[in-house]
Amino acid sequence: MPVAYIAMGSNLPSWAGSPECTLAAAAVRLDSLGCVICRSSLYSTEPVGFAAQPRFLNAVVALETELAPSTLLERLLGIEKEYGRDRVNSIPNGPRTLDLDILLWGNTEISEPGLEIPHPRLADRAFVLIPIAEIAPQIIVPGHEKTVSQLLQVLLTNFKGELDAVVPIQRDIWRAGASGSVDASPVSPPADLGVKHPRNHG
Ligand code: PH2
Ligand code: MG
Ligand code: MG
Repeated sequence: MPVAYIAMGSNLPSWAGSPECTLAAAAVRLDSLGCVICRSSLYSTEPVGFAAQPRFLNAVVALETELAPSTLLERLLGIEKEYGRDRVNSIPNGPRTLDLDILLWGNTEISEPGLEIPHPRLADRAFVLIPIAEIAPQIIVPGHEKTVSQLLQVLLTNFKGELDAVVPIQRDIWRAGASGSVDASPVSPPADLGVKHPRNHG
């Protein structure tokens, strides 16, 4: 079955709680699109592209899926919306409750309006390359003809970032889902998205 690599990001709370609660819940939700076979650590990252916003939490998951890339994209946009993503009143590169980007879909290359795979900025973003290199260093990135690990080496050679630009962090709620050792049953959005979810908020 094809494997897609999905970048996850959040720097605003959602009905599921803090960014780490949102990412943990959304990773479980992604299982409904196939099977999440691997997830990176969670990283605290400096905002790129628009500085005046909170730090992001970022991660990458590997999703085994039968969904075609365009269908997968549609479903990811739907999940972003479930977690309160507002694309109408938002600043480009600005704060968001949940961002789900397709980085890779097997070794397929696609360039269509609204859907570019590999992700066009994959090679420039440490907050994406560091987590994907953690789980899939040897994958060849179509179009670049380099492995993820080689792309990361190139980026780090030129990277002028601060030392704390991309920092792995430990969060039980994220690791619990990865090991399956704690109940990670899917969380559903409350009917009223304006109400904070009592069980998960905080
Ligand atoms: N996403 C962006 C813009 N800037 N910066 C960080 N650190 N993490 C992100 O996920 C991110 C960003 C647009 O998608
Ligand atoms: Mg996106
Ligand atoms: Mg993005």
